[in-house]
Amino acid sequence: MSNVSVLGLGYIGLPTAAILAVRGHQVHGVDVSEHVVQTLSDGAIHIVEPGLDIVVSGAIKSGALTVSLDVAPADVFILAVPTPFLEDHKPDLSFVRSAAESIAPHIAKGNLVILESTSPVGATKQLSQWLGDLRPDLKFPHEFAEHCDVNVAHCPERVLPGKVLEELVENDRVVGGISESCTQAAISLYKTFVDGKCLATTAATAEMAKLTENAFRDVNIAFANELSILAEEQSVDVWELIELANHHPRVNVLQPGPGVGGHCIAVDPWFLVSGSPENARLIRQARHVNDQKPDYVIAKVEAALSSAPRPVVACLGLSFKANIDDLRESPAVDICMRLAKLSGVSVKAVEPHIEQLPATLSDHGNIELCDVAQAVAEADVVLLLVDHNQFADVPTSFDLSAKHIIDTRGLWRQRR
Ligand code: SAJ
Repeated sequence: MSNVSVLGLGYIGLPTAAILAVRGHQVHGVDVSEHVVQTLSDGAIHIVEPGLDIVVSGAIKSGALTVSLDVAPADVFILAVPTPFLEDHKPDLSFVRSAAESIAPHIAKGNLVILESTSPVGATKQLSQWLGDLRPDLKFPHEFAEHCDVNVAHCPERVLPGKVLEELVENDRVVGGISESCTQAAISLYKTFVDGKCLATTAATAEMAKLTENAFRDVNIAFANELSILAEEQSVDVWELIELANHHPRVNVLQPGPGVGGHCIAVDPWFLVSGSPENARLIRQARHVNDQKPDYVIAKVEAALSSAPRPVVACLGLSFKANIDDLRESPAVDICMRLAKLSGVSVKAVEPHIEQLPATLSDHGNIELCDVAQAVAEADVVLLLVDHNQFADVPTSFDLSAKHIIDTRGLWRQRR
């Protein structure tokens, strides 16, 4: 068992730190946010993820997990920091760079550095180069391969928000070192808490494997989103259509929705596109199809709006998918914001997983966060954006007969 330092205590870093602590490692978690560090020190958590609060509070109480704003020496450093994209869709590695700068003074011979953040091809080698520049007294694998002092590897996270604790342990992991010994060192660590297989490869292949998984899903969701528009033009119920098509043994169409959100599927395909702008044609087009789905939803709402001087739209759900609190890149947030800009429209937003609106929405005076009963009662148009469990019974619990209903997720299909 090792001393492990996890940098970035977000949706991936925090559960990873907690599981490592439960499996017997001494873990130190580091985050740049005082709020995050304070919340965790108090034994609470700052995100919604089923079961995570219990695991984290247990690990903090037992002392197996400590948290602070400062990096300390460790045997293993795991970087789980954000890798967003810039305005031009090129990857932004500035958080990885900052994490490298913060660990560099504490790195010692024999250490292992793992990049878990989803990264463009070449990022792990770049990390090794940055560390090498910052610590010329140590040998890093991009230059010294098997003769390095510090192992550097990529092991992309692959867990599904909402099922993180389960998938962290059960999923297979792709582990790619800058050298073979780096790969093996990283695999030794993952084997202490992963029940799935640890699959050895190179750093570049591991980077590209993660991007491939998310781009595959994005392309397939784009297919479903495009299909939903074609089906509606033919007055065909797209959910019935997909259900029937999926009876074919080799067909598995995904589900349409109001667009694709989250920090992964709506972002990662761009890392492939920016690596080869001329050749990544289908992957780029899928991104555009999914990004344009909110336009279609807004046009449907506009068509449904009554001639009342101040029509009200109830937007049910703000998170990027069901039963989580994560609003990042959420098409629902985008749609609410754009509806609020329509002349005379007021928006009643319902999101059971948050207590206050994010600034992007609260800045609009005509968006109010309220409960489902109030939103539905006041609405002319009821727009379902997220299929949270809490919304399943809305058609049976409330009188929607005088409302215009737009269900972007097919949640209420059976009840109509
Ligand atoms: N969505 C649809 N239709 C579907 C499935 C999803 O519209 O049939 C939408 C969701 O509503 C959401 C978005 O796509 O807005 C993404 O949701 P998701 O559940 O497909 O994926 P994420 O972003 O929560 O997690 C993905 C996962 N990747 C794959 O399934 C290939 C997860 O395993 C990764 O670890 C995660 O990205 C990540 O961190 O990269």
